[in-house]
Amino acid sequence: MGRTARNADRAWTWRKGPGPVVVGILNVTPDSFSDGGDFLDPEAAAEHAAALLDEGADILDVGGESTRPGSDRVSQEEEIGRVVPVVERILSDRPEAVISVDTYRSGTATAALEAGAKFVNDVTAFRGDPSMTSVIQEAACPVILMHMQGEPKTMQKEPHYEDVVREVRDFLAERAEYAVWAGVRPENIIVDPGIGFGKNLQHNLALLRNLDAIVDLGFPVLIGASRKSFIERITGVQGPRDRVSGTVATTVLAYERGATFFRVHDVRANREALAVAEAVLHTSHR
Ligand code: HH2
Repeated sequence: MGRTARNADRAWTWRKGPGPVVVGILNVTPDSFSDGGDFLDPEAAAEHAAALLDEGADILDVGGESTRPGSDRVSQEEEIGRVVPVVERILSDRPEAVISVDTYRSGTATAALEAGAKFVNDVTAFRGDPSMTSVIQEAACPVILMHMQGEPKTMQKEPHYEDVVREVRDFLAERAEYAVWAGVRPENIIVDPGIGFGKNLQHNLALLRNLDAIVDLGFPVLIGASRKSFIERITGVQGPRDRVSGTVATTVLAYERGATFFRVHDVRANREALAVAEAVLHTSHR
């Protein structure tokens, strides 16, 4: 069995069937880089959530703080106040929805899990809040551990690596080992090279090109390249909402290299591209 198929099978526990997992992005923030302010109101957020689910999202990733380069932190209280009403509202409309909370704060993760979220997406990979491991361990829920060099406020100033692929792989291996040591179940770990988080264009491309080095760690791999500015550097497309084609290229290439989770704004386009990629790569397609 190929690498992609093996990891796709592992993803089975969180969704209806094997195959790539599409994570729809729902930013409940005033300042996210591509959709800031669009879904601050729970009503508008719930409507967008329903649209993402109808387009084929397997999971909705709800975030209450932007991590775009240069962004400012918000308080945990503010973050909870943004995220929890939206999680509750989505689940009252669509009880079957699988929700992930994009936070590095244990208090926000706890509140979102209590409200019915099923995943935690921690962009600090347990470095942001020492209590996060016990929250994940107690909830026995899946967690996404992402690589980031520096912190959002300054991470794009001068990212530097000797060997970006080796350093990101070693970081994720160490974080996963720490997580297991702290009581997180290995089968609940998903790793993410953190496209655009303390990386220049060449770093992002090297990671996408050599994704097999990350896949070889043995955990499902998530890619979050959606609408990011490195796509503009290549294509010249300035408006984030217009970077769908560039995003789809990253999705298909990363899927072929063994990634199985795709965190995207444009669910329909990525879902369709993945269906075609899947049909080409796996003969099981009918
Ligand atoms: N990217 C963003 C936010 N969270 N989480 C993971 N695991 N991987 C990513 O690549 C990732 C992430 C940034 O994108 P977005 O949420 O659209 O923007 P903002 O941080 O401005 O809200």
